[in-house]
Amino acid sequence: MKIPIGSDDQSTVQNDLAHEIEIGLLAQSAWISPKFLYDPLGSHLFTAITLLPEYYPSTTEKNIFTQYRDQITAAVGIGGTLIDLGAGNCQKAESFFGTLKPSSYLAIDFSAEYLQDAVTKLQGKYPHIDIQGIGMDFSKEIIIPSSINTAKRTFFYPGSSIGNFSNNEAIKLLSQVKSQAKDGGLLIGVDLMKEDSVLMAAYDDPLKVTAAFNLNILRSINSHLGSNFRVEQFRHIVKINHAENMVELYLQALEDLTVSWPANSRVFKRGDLIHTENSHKYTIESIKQLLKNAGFEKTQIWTDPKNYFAVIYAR
Ligand code: AVJ
Repeated sequence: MKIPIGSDDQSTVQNDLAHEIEIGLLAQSAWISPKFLYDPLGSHLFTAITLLPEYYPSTTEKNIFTQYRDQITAAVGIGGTLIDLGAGNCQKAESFFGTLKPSSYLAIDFSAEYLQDAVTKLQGKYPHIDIQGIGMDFSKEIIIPSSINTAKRTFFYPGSSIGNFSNNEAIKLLSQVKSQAKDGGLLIGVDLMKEDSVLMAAYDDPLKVTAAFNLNILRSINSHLGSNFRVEQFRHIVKINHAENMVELYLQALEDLTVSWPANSRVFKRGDLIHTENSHKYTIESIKQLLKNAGFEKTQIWTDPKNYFAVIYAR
């Protein structure tokens, strides 16, 4: 089974993406959307990040899932459809198949190619669950295929991926989730505020896996846009923005250079930055407020002993 990519035809999707990339590259302060981090190699590099001892979000979230699996299952309830936003290798959702017993599982990811393998393997392992994968940029609009007709829809959004969005964007996205969830709800993982040293180690790890992940966005852009970025001409930069409570990732030009693509070009001076990612950190109060603004009135919350991370079931 080949997984479908969005609802438009492939060339329209590619044109829209190229246009979006150009807007960012031509802006006075250049930026690239973090979704472009997840080309096939980038998705693998992200999986490697989740295995780093310094990258506490993955291990902490996993520990919360393991410790509170029964309570989380009781809150969410059994059966229905599990809808995974940014499913990647689908491992986190799979860890809930045994207890949540979904009748169907819909895996959505920006990277259709990476998702394909995971979904094919999963269907072989769980023949009794109706498993579908779909390549979609859900940051624009969440489109649930009409074949999903269960009233109980549990949206699964782990890993603090919501942190890539500004609060306004996050409210827009989560409002869509709220209206699409019907009788179900949202199981979300969010990263909490903590000391700088822990954040710096997690986003600038000594093995330089995060640096490789960030730099690889330039190759991903080259393949989408036909541009000629050279990875060697940039370095990985991490900043902590205390006013906005977020970690910011940038690529900094190591020399004066010009990047060209069929429609245009952009000059970068040595030291110039390209903004590639924001990773918002929350407090229990700020995430509750954000969820409330998106229409989620009720929350049940599980955290770890250090309060590094929170798992929330919202309805
Ligand atoms: C997948 C967006 C949650 O912000 O921690 C990891 C991505 N970037 N290391 C995060 C990421 C650098 C990650 N999210």
